[in-house]
Amino acid sequence: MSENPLSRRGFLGMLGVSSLGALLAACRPATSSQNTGQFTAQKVESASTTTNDSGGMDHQNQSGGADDMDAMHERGLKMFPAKTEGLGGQPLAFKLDGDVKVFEITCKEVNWEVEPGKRVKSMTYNGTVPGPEIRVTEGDKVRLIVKNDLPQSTGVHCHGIHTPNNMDGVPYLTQPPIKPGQTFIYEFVAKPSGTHMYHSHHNAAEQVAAGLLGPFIVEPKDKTKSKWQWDKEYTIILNDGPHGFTLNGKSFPATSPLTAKKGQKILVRFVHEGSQMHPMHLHGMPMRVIAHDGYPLQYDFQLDTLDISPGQRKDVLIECEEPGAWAFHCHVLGHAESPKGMFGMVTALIIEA
Ligand SMILES: [Cu+2]
Repeated sequence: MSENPLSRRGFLGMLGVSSLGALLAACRPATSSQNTGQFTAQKVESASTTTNDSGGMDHQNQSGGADDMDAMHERGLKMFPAKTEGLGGQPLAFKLDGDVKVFEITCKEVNWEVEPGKRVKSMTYNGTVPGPEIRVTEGDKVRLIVKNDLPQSTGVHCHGIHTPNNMDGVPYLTQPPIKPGQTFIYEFVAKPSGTHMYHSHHNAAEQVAAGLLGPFIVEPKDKTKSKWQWDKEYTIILNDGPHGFTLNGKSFPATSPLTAKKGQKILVRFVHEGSQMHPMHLHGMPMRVIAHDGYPLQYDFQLDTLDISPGQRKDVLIECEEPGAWAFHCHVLGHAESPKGMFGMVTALIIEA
């Protein structure tokens, strides 16, 4: 997420608790923590008669049964937000050349840590997944210098930006491929405003899935003219390649929580860089959809489960009124939970009282 990362200690300290388990217990209504053992056993027994996306494990045959399964689930939640090396989507600094904002990107291979101990050989922009965030204002002159240190050729498409045709980044259609060791310079005026992205458009099924993607945010010239205002914002990039099911290049419990104080409004910019459907579901309160593919909606609308398809961006506003730790996850359940606990496209919205 584009917010500064929270360390686990800082995150829990902010909440005034020593563990996420304590926080969750504090947020939970008293009745729900008083389930009887009998109730728990019944729930697990009924679950054991079904199979699931994650291998159809038969829980009845597991030694220890419900307690073992619960322990695995609890362990995952207590690790959240788990520390991993590397954080993608951080702001990319630019240099000014006259009135041109100059951004430099190097395509290179990195062993990216998706969750504690799980490293995946990745193709990256500047060594992170997602690549760094490019953020400019509508009308800015942009120069994007792309150096290719990968063993494959590539090309960079700024998806959603209205570039001149020869800056569109499609090898053999609008430019030669950027071969290993070569550099290509893109120049264009940033328009229109909105949530966009940049990614590979060469061998893209492999390269984008492996990490050649990043957020490209174009702010409006005059923000005060916008119908909507917010206190803070996050960008969440969905992907489903060799890293597994990820939010901003990380899998639960290594995903970053979203945080807000009661009464704040947050903007979440969803960016879909994967190949599958990921209906993102927020517990406890609605999301108001205010823009689609960067274009402001004339008629905004509310929902709690957001349809977003590959290539799309959707901006949602959340009014954070109800304190607690609210689950925020993909509702294709096989992308979010297995018999061993939650994984993949899961995070939480933490609202401080
Ligand atoms: Cu999903």
